[in-house]
Amino acid sequence: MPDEKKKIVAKKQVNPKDVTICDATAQMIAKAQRDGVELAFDRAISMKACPIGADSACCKHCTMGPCRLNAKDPYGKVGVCGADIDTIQARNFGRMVAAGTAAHTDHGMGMLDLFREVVTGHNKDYRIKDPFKLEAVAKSIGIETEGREMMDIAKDLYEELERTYTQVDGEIPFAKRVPAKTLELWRKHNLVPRGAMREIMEMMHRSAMGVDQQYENIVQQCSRTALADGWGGSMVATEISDILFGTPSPVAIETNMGVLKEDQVNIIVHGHEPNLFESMLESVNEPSLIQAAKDAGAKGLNLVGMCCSGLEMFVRHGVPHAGNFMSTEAILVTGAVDAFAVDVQCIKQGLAKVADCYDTPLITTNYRAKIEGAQHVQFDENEPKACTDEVVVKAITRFKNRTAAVEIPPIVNTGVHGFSHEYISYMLGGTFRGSYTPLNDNVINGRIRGVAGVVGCTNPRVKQDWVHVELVKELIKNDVLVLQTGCSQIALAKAGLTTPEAAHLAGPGLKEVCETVGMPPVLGMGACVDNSRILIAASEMVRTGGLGDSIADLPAVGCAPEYMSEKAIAIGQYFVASGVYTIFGSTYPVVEGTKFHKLLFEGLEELGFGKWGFAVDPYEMAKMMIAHIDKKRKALGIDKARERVLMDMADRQQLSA
Ligand code: NFS
Ligand code: SF4
Repeated sequence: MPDEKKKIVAKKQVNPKDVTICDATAQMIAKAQRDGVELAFDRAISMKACPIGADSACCKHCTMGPCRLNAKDPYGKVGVCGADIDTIQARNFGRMVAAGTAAHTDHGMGMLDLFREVVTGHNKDYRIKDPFKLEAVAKSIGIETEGREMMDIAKDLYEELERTYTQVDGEIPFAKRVPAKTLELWRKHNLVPRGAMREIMEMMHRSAMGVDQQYENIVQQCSRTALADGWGGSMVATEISDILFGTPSPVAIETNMGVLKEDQVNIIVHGHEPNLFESMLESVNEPSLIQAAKDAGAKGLNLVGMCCSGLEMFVRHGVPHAGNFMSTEAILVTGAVDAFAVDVQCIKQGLAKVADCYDTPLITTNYRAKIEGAQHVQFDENEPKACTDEVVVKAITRFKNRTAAVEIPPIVNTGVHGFSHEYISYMLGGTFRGSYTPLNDNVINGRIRGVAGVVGCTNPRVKQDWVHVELVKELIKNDVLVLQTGCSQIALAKAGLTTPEAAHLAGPGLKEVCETVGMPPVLGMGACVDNSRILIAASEMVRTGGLGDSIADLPAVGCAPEYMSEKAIAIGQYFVASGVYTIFGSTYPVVEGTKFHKLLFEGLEELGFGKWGFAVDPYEMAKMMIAHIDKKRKALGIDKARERVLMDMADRQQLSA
């Protein structure tokens, strides 16, 4: 029970079962209420969302305002400068895209900085773990690899990829991976990113007071900026992390709060950059530190992940994962967390107060992201263990002096995760002829109706995990293969859908494919930056043939049903610009009936791109996604094949009955 002085009792308290379907999180919300500790769930009900802001109908880009327009009569008013609703919404949207893109590209740049240090020999703590991936990535952007030393290829790759950020003119390197027809469309609309820094800068400039005031033109830069994320910063983050830390392949892994151990020193790492976590893994395996933990009376050191860096370790090394974004405060309520180390992104400031209530050291490790009330131990890649060893020592000290009563929800789920796009090709095509042909064949013959990426955050404005889980169940039931990243993947892992046995929840076609290959109907691919893996998988499907000439032709859809972050908006926009119909849930920052809304939700598709969609209800989302998949199947002329295959299957079932 926390110290009286530390408590921050919520004004209004939620009913745990109303706000989450995660039983462990619900149990901890109830405990927090007994302990007198407020969580984001409670704050979300007393802090109502501002309705004008939710519609993105306000502007504070200069001090003649802030100006508020009326969403009920969107064209009835303009701002002091004369900006109309379309300009205001498009500018706000553009700045969300810029912020999201900046987050992913800064993360990717961090990985590239480390890669440079390793390649130049300045850093000996990390090394190239996957030389095959290095070669494949180098080849994919035209770097000569035949008969060359690995380090020479790596140097060239570094130099090429640096252009993703710093180039002022031309096309970013990974544009070479985009299917020809998609790239042609981008070129026609002047959307191929030059360099991420330039695009983000231009987006910020154009959305400032008195600059770009034509919503279509603003959306053009939104797309170009977002593409610098998906095919730029995020893709660099994924590829370099694979090269340095290993490319994921499927492992059976444990998730949920039950991965904490009462008799061990529990250390959680939460954030986004895998370098901290990789070093933490070394620290917890250090014999002297293990001994110190034992001397303190613990059975050992227990390292656990949360959110996206947790997912990177989950899919690369099988490190257990304790939960997604809306469980980060709740897990501290267990009293069992001996250190909570964070780096960047999605780290609620509210963690500081909750950690303080349970005497858990909250440790920030990245100079970019300090938190008032937290301890800071700077992480330096050139001396990584200095920081991570210190975190372990702090955790051991806290374990020794544990005063908080420990209550760990006894729930552990096991799923199979780590489906990189390379592995999908290998899994379906076999070791010697790894290819996407079997996937395409199964889509063409209709066993797999289409592919859906279900990704993104959890958000206290909707019941945690519920929309993710219901939506995915609906999709697989209808033979849609689901690819997952980010917090969404943890929602499904907790619901038990990432196991091969979950195939029995799939429709007959998908079930047959899953059972033949031994794969789950829901494939966890990694963190949010790993949405780039979905882009590459989509490009491979186009290249393999039989499903059209561009990403927009594929029977594929995307969805972030419980999103909250600006990063999600950037991801949504790069999927749309790449040709994918992308549906968001919870809320969408636009006034319906405006020209800006019409452009995002209809106009972009007419130009040959994907388009945005919005729904709150998971069944409605599934319906929209399946209808789109069927529309694409029809356009490809493969709608009949599916009818045949299902009829065959029904016949076969009848025969065996
Ligand atoms: Ni993605 Fe990862 Fe989670 Fe959302 Fe946050 S952790 S980068 S933004 S909340 S999925
Ligand atoms: Fe108001 Fe225009 Fe200034 Fe925005 S830029 S705050 S709409 S005056």
